[in-house]
Amino acid sequence: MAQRGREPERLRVAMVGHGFMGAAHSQAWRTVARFFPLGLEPEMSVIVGRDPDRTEAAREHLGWERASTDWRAVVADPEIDVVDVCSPGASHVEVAIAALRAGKHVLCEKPLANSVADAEAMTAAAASAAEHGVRSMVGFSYRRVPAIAFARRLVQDGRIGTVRQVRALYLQDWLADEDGPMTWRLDKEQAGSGSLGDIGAHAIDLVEHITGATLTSVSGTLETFVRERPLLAEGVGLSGTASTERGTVTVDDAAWFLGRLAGGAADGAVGSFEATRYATGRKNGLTIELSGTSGAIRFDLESMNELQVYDASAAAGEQGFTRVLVTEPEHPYMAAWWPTGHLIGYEHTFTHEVADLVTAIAEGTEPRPSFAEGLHVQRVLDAVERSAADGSSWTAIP
Ligand code: SOE
Repeated sequence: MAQRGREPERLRVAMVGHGFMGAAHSQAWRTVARFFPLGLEPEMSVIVGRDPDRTEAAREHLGWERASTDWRAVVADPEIDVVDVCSPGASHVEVAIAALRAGKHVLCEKPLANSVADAEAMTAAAASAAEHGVRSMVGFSYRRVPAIAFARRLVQDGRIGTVRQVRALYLQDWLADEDGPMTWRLDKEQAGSGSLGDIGAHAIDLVEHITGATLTSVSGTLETFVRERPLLAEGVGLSGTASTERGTVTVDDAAWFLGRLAGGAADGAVGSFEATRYATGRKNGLTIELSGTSGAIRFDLESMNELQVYDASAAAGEQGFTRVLVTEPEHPYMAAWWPTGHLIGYEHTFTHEVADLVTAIAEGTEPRPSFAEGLHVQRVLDAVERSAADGSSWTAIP
């Protein structure tokens, strides 16, 4: 638990959006200062949404001080220090840039934007704001899974040698029911892309983060299996009432691509990536396997407190993947939580994310992933889309 001495200065947070991600971020803001020693004390000042009744209900439920339907007024409010953007992708560019220009630190959900052009504008705004000490960060929360942070440490320390092959799968099945309703996530205007950007972006970011390598070219295929789905009579998301009208799905249901990597611990490696919402029986299965010249690691989000580690230098008769339970105080983030062997879960990744952001703000350092890193992921997504449109030719990432 955080050691508490003199009362730290307040850091007043405004959060835009109150869906699934808004709830996850609220939980993080609520708990972070109770477990992590921070130089600043976050305050859950304002929650922002479009509908006044729903926003007020979210305020009460999630524990924010006040509710607003006017994001422009909130980001201009001198009482606000941080803007946390949890709304659908289409809104990221306008809200984040306005907030940065108003001198607010920004945490923006992934993927950074719906297009490369928007991500470039956001990255330029973040760079200008950084000159005045304003911090910005993209919400690739899985970087903060302790087993992932530990995997990065092992790989960067050369423990598995040079990575030759990467296998990254992000498998969900919430579209496997072909009568499941439309949501904003299936609308290109709002979400930018489908499985590719929503969950494939995590796989891209994690592979690059763990290995320190960069994807330089990709060859991909996208598929939309079901092109029309029932509209919800009211509301968005999966909780409204179904209507008989149908809406058009304008994003990919599933994405596959091969990628070439350069630099870091995976120089010259080739990776295969798959992101789908049609993997029947897979609820939130993110697996990453790295095969190196002297070992291998395997991570599975459905067993997120574990890392499988293979040491090829072990005696022939003793070789095999070792299951490391990543709950020791020596492991990243774990000293803040429970005694050895007591597990943590999905929500903790968001707590770690805001802990790292608040620490960077307090210490005047640049938090990561930066908007520039978010822009790079956006360029990979765009290259996969262009490659798929061209019939899977290899496409360079600018
Ligand atoms: C979508 O299904 C989703 O909620 C992503 O948007 C999140 O980033 C991921 O954590 C879980 O899946």
